[in-house]
This record gives sequence, C-alpha cells and structure tokens, in this order.
Amino acid sequence: MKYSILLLFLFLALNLNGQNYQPDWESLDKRPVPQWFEDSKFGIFIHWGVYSVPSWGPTGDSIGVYDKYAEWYWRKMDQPGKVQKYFKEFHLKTYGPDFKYQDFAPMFKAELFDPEQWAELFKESGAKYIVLTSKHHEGFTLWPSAQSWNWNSVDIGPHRDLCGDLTTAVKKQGLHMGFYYSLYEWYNPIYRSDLNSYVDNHMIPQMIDLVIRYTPDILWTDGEWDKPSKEWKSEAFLTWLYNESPVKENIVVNDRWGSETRSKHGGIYTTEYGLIGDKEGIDSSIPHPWEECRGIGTSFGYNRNENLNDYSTPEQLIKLLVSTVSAGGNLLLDIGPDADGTIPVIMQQRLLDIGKWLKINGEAIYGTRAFIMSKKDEAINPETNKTIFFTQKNKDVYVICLDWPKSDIILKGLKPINKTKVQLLGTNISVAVKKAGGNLVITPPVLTPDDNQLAYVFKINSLNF
Ligand code: FHN
Repeated sequence: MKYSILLLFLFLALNLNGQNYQPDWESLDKRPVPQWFEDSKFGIFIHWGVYSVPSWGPTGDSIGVYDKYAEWYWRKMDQPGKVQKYFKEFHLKTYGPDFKYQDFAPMFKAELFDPEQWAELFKESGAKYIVLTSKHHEGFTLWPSAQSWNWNSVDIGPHRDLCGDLTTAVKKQGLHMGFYYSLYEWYNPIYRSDLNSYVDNHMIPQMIDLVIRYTPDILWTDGEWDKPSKEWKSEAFLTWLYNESPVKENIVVNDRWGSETRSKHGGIYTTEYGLIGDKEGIDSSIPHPWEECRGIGTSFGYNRNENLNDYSTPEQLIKLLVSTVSAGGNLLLDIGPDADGTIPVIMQQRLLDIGKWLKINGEAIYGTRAFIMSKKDEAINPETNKTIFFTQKNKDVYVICLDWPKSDIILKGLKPINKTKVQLLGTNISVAVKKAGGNLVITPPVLTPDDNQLAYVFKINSLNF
C-alpha cells in the first residue's frame, strides 16, 4: 500500500503535534517506556495461528530450547536441521505426503472461541496486559488484513476477526491489549524476492492498520533478526508511532526492530526462556525496563505432544514471576490455545493458581521496583540463596520467601524506625521484628495449614532509607 507509506512520510515531515522524535535510534531511544508497563509486571502472551492445528513439536531434554516450538512446524519440516526429521516423520505419518501446511488453514475453525470467557480468565489470573500474535512467521493474520488476502482468519478458517473480538473483550475487563507482529515471513514470495516492496507495501501498512484499527497499548515485534533495522525502516515507523499515531502516549514497544537492536534500541528489552538469542539473559544492573517471555510448557504455540512434566508447576511459575519482578522485569507468560478456540485446561489452571496468589500478595508485585540497597545481594541477606527475593514500593520493602523460613530472617543493613511494622500478607498474625546491631530481624510466626501459600510475603512498612 503505497498510500500508507506516503502518509507515514508526510506525517514525519509535518510533525503535526508536540512530540518530536527523529527517525534515528539516538532520538527514539530517549522516549521513556510508559509507566503503566513497568507497574503492570505480569502479562499473558498468546500464540495462536494455523500452527495450532497440527500443534506438535518434539519434546525432551535432548531437544534444544528453540527446537521445541510447535509454532515453527511449517519451517522445521522444510528446513534441514537437527529436528527436521521429527517434524517430517510426524507429518507424513499423521497427514500423508500430499497434505500441505496451507491445508491446515480451513481446519483452524475457532468454533469454541469465547473472547469474553478468555478475558475473564485473564482478569482472574492477575495479568494486566495481553499480547496476541496478530501474525506469526507463517504470515497468516488473525485480522482481515488487506495485505494478507486469503491468508487471514476472516477469509479462511474461523471467518472471524480474532484480533478485533479479543481486543473488545480484553479492554472491557480493563486490561491493556497488545499485538505480537512478526516482521519477517518465511514463505511470502514478495519478502523473498523484493524486500523493499515487502516493507513498503506489506509490513508497514499492516502495522499501521493494526495500530489504527485496534489502538493497542503494545506492539511486540519479532522475526527482526533476519535484517538490520535500516532495511525494515524501523526508525521511520517508530517515529510515526511515537509522534503521530493515535497511540503515541501509551504504546509500548520492545527491542526487536532489526538484527542489531536487541538490548540496545527500541523500548523494553526482552529475554526468552532466559536467553537473548543464544546468550544468557539481561544484566539486571542495567537500569532499563525488561520483560521475560516463555511458555507455561516448553513451546509458545500449543504442543499436544507435551506431558504434565513439560509444564511448569504453580510453585515454579511463582518463582519465575517473583525472581523476574525482583530483578526489575515483567513476566509475559505464554499460553497456546487450541485451534478450536479453547484454552487447554492445564493452562487455565496455572493462570488461576497465579491469580489466587496475586490476590493476596499482589501488592508485593504490582507497582514495585527492584530493591537494590547495595550492589551486592549478599549484603542484603546472606541467606538469600535464591529462595528469598525482595521488591520495593516507596518506603516499604517486601521480602518474598519461596519456602517457609524455619529461622529468623536477618536483613543486613536495613534500619527499622519506631513505627516500622512487619506484616505477613494474607494473615492477621503479628510478626515480631527487632533491631539487632545494624540489622533488622524478622521472627516468622507459627503458621497453620490454612495459611499455606505458594510463597510467603513479609511486608516491612516504613523503612528508613
Ligand atoms: O520464533 C519466535 C518464537 O516462535 C516465539 O514467537 C518467540 C516469542 O518471543 N519469538 C521468536 C523467537 O525469538
């Protein structure tokens, strides 16, 4: 759509309102990440598309992290590599040699999709924002995109605007709605033959369409690693998004805008199963908003081949949330709905477990920041040993214990004042606190089985920093 590109550049030239970001990273990187995002802490990622029909990937310890992703079914089947044989074998055995990936599209029916029910579940989970795959690397769009004719959820399959219907339901629940969008497409012939035309006539018009139609609060790009940001024209697009678009105040973007941009440019930094590409994740001493994303199991798209032991337990998920938030990050936890529009029951269960914990302990998560009193964690508490985590809100500190502490918790260097009180969230039990030397000492009370939780939060009010 040449028209959209012209409009984009016209907007850039005129800069019709107050914002004045320039189309270069130096300027764009100055835009602060809107505060609502850092305060939210917990979001739900949804990978849903044609790949939800075969919903299959190999599992087990011998398979690499990225090779377990069921949403890569089409590519893994075709691409020579370590796991191609598994995908091919499954496909041939199950669907036969003449069955093409495209033949899955009419089987993606979403006949049981109830957006209101999804949104109620999301609300109950305690998540504050949702990110739905508007288009994954397969190129199939979950909205009636003019650029994706006959390869979208209205022309084929569900015959429904899935992005639109979910957006309405999610916003009604007071949650933030966002979209994942893959810059690259594996098999789009225009992408493969004429990148410039793909970017100008397909990719940018699609992103503008998503923004204008649904006014999302997040645009979560991906598939950026294939080309540098200049070739994707990312800086020009973001300039429009930040200066002129209808979402310029609230929109949050990530760092996936070109092969060179992760943890360097854009908005929030992102990790995935704790990794950035092949590297270990975020250096938490870098004070920049960041987000960890991963599935409840080992795949983003639904993988029917997973068993219970592939799924994180409720305890593991709470640990993931708490450890991420205490290091200043957000958790974007993924679910993979079935092609019929239902959310697998185990995923519903896990979300509700998190929600139940957050109902009692949410104040130790939402709106908090990393608690860094000294650069060295050991100086805060020698017993931390990664089962005790800290968050902070104003003058209050939250001590989050994954296991019930069997002895006193000694917080080195924390200074209580006279009115400092300690409360165990979710109970009325009074908690003894005293000053000992330069330290604050909490003596855990006696608990009954009714007080049993996935993690225990001691809130220390009114500290003197
Ligand atoms: O290839 C994708 C993958 O399928 C999934 O969408 C994740 C989510 O962050 N991103 C890509 C790999 O980084």
